[in-house]
Amino acid sequence: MLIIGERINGTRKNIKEGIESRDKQLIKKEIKKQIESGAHYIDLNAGIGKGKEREKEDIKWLIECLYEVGEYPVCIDSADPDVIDFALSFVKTDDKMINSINGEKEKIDKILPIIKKYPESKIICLTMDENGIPSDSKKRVEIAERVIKILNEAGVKNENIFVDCLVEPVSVNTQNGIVFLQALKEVKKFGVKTTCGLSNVSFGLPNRKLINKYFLALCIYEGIDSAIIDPTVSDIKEAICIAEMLTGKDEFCMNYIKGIRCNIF
Ligand code: THG
Repeated sequence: MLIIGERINGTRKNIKEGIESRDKQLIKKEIKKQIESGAHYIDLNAGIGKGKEREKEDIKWLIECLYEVGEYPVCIDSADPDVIDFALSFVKTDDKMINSINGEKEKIDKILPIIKKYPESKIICLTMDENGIPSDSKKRVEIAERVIKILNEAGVKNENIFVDCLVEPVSVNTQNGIVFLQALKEVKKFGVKTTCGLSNVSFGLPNRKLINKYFLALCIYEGIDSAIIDPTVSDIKEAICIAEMLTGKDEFCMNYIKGIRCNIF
């Protein structure tokens, strides 16, 4: 499965400070660590709550930091389509992800012209709309179906659509895990790809890594295609490898055997 490294995010205290003080060494070190840990995409989120113009400047700088490490695929993470549009103009690789679009009409209208400029880019679609995140899986699946249709009509292939059924903390509502998994199962039937922000599930609980690892195994059982995670947590790679093996995605169990032999876990 595709691993999207989550560590460059302005909501994290040290990253926010690194962005504000233009600490290239810190950001580059965080990027390097994630690449070395097997991240296929680096998520860049420059949101530090200081407005659109500041976010544009900051994400441009983050992209500069990334390219000083290497030309790795990037996942542009912003709630603002203008920021996404601006950021994409600095992305050099064909392989890129837009994070994200959702069922809101205004958002769709703004994102569609951007997608047309980069028809081969991957796009993450959140199953929420003007009314927020539906509490039941059925409504999330309906939003996904509607946005997939719009994206298909705009020429986006299913293989480039990554639906995110939105993981919410089980500490807030114990049904949040199962509602996500049910929506994931249904969305897989549309033939698109899927993803999630895994660590939301454990928010507010102790020993979060443990919870994240078991939840990812359940997501893999339902066929999740990618996840936004911290790849530097070694437990998570062990969970991916073993869950993939146990669900028929590791031919001759080679990845597992290699993982054990090479002390990867
Ligand atoms: N779906 C999509 N994109 C997303 C999310 C999602 N992008 C943002 C987020 N959710 C996923 N990324 C992160 C990045 C960092 C952290 C969590 C998710 C993180 N959190 C610590 C915490 O929650 O305790 C912050 C602690 C700190 O300040 O360092 O590190 O769902 N498509």
